[in-house]
Amino acid sequence: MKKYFWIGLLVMLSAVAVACGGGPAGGPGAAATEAPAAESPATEDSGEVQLAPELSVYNWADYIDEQVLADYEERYGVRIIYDTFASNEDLLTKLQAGASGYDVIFPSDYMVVQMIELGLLAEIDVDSMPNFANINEAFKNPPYDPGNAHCTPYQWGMTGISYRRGNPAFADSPPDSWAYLFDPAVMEKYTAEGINVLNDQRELMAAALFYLGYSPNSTDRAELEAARDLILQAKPSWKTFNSEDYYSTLMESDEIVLSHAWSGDAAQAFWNTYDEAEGTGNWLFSVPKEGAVRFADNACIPANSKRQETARHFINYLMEPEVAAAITNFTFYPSPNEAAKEFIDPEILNNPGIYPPPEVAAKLEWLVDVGDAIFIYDEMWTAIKGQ
Ligand code: SPD
Repeated sequence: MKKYFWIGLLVMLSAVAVACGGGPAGGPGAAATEAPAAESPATEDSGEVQLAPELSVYNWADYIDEQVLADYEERYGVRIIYDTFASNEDLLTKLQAGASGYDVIFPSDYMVVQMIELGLLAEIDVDSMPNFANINEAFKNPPYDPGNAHCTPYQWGMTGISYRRGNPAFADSPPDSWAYLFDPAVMEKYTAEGINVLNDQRELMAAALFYLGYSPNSTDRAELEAARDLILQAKPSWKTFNSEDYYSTLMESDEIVLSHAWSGDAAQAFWNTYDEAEGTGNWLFSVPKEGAVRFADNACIPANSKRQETARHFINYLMEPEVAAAITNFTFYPSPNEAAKEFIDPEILNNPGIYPPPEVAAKLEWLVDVGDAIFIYDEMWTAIKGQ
């Protein structure tokens, strides 16, 4: 049945293309010295590492197969305490507020830079992580974390627009432009049926900046104010700001008909509404012709983690081929793990809404750290959320 999703997305994407014209050294193989009184004995699989009895993992919502966590717990006798966050900024705020207790976190590319500069991340020593060899070379040594000194790549994806199949407003063509989020004349056809935007300041500002023809990483105050004003004039047409569970609570339940969306979340909504008789799901995904964000989320260890050896051991586990594949087969986000490919559902690997073809990838841009201009972004975001 999945081939129909593939074909649907291929047709849709073709239409878009036409329209577009220092923690301690050591790792999983090293002898650990942390929390000796509370550690479990070393096992064959864990090598010389003595693992802590618990590990606190803080991730994006619906971003791991729970069986992956259960398998780790069973194999190594480590209880995982799992919690989720909604945005990079929420994660940063939590860490800056002095949250202690998290051992593994998953910030995106540009946020890794901010966290390194703030001294919030431990070093991880990928040379001591055997499974780092499974990572595709294209994802190693990224500009946001030279030498992978602090993080390993976890999953990646793109940001676009997800829309309700069958809605008359999208019958003639898929939403192929950010105008579907920002132009009141375009939105009036479906505003009453509900529009959601990601509750994420860099992502929403990037969408507005793309639409205005500016860089999604602009540091120019005038351009950022124009993006803020565009967002403020569109805001009355939006029903919700939600980046945490919009696909399950808003899309799948038909509370809305269009959403600013991350690619894997849209694919989850597609499959969770899949109708065998119709041979399709209710939610499709489009990459706007003006350009869109490409992101990579990363497994990192907070500098104040008290269980850094166990955290490294867990991150190494996440890079096992079968484990990385299980995660992608659950989340529908692409994996940076080359060795995982043979275990990933071929229909996911060949799905252009998940692994973008070159003509779509060419439209994607990374968000980067904007330095002190982040204070202008914060100011714009306060105005956006406050009015
Ligand atoms: N439901 C999981 C969503 C993960 C998305 N991470 C995106 C970060 C983009 N800056």
